[in-house]
Amino acid sequence: MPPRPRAVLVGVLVPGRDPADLDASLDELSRLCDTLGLDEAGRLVQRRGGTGAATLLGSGRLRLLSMWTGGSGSVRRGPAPKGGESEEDEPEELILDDELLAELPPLVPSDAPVDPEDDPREAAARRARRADIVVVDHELTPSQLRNLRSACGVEVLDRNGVIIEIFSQRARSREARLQVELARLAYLAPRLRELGGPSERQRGGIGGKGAGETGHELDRRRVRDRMAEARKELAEIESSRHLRRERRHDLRQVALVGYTNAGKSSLMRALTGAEPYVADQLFATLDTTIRRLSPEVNPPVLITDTVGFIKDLPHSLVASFRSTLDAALEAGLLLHVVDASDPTWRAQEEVTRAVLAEIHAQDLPRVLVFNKCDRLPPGAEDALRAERPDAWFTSAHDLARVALTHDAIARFFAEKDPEVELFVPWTHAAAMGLVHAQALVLAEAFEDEGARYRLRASAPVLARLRAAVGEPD
Ligand SMILES: Nc1nc2c(ncn2[C@@H]2O[C@H](COP(=O)(O)OP(=O)(O)OP(=O)(O)O)[C@@H](O)[C@H]2O)c(=O)[nH]1
Ligand SMILES: [Mg+2]
Repeated sequence: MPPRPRAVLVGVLVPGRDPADLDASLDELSRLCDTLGLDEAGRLVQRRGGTGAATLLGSGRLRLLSMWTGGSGSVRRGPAPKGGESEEDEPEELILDDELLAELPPLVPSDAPVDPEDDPREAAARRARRADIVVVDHELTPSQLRNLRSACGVEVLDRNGVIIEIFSQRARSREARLQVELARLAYLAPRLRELGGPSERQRGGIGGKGAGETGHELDRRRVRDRMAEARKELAEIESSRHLRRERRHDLRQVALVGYTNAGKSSLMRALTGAEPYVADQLFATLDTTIRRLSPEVNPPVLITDTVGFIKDLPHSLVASFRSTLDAALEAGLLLHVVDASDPTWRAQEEVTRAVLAEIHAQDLPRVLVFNKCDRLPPGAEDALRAERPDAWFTSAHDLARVALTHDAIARFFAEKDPEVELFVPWTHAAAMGLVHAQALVLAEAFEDEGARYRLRASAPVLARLRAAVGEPD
């Protein structure tokens, strides 16, 4: 296997932001890079007044960055940029990366490159450290993107770009691919002009598996046309899906939603016996799968696995994934899965909540499900239970807990059924098994002639039970 490209991660600490928060964000970006097939070469963090400067970073930091990538360190001036941004308007201060500084070659002016022959060992070390790509943990404007590329001499991706690349590499179904293509075109359209020039390696995406043509060969009109075409195709797929759904109308549906890597697919597998793709990777799942809850209950309950959410999910992706998430909108119950063992679960819960609001799913019945409880240190689960008394606690890796979750789901739907009384004569004792298997038994009393039940059951189940005890409908 060829070595994986190496990425240097760049973050800016703006006033009021907690350094630990930026750190966590860069950790997540590093995992996103890993999903995309990039290794982290190092991080560069700078404290700045904002993220609006023409090159994002100050000139000194930019030169430092370009040493990692072999670029010139300065922006090649093309046509004068509009808006007259100044690169030097922020005092700069380097933080958090002392280690990086210690590792880097001495800072030299970009017009006086270090002669690698000076010290072969250092030159070799420097080559080993070189980064092939710059990944920025912020949304870059098209001109910032161009300026950074010009200074670094390598491809530059921002957070949204990384996420969209992952989606376009991994989406499998026709529908998901179309949705990703739409998001990708929406992302690229304003950047087409800026992406021209010598550094054309991004075309087709890293690994060359992009979901569509990109780059300067596509003019705006063709992009627009292609987007219209993709939207039309999607609308067709959606309408055929609606037809299929009509038939499913009376089925009970549960959607597993939540932050990426929370364990949704693992729970899906445990609850249904299906084999969805599970991986310790961000965005392992990009397509929706639907399976029956197993062991089966009556009427059957369907479980839907969905794409995970992430903070700062690009807007175009939220929009284009709305139809994938439609499944969630139709569910009678949303199980909001969080990774109980992740210290940042509260922030992740909030992100999921916000995305659900954005797709207008905030009013659906929802239960918070703490997954991965097997990984909690002693006492932590009790603390969580005290904090969130309404939540469910489970572990996809623990059969007994999965069984409890299965029963809780069945009970959730059964509790919506009407409460009725049913008398089962001893002459029809076989129906008792059916009662317990298919209805929610609230009370059971044995009398001389038979057993009297108070139970909840859906209309079709009740009809079957009445037939089994010889009652007329
Ligand atoms: N210890 C433990 N690990 C779990 C549990 N559930 C899931 N995992 C692991 O967590 C990782 C992510 O699991 P997935 O089921 O792929 O997570 P997901 O929510 O579907 O993730 P995306 O598809 O990326 O949104 C995998 O390595 C799982 O093996 C659990 O209950 N306990
Ligand atoms: Mg998944």
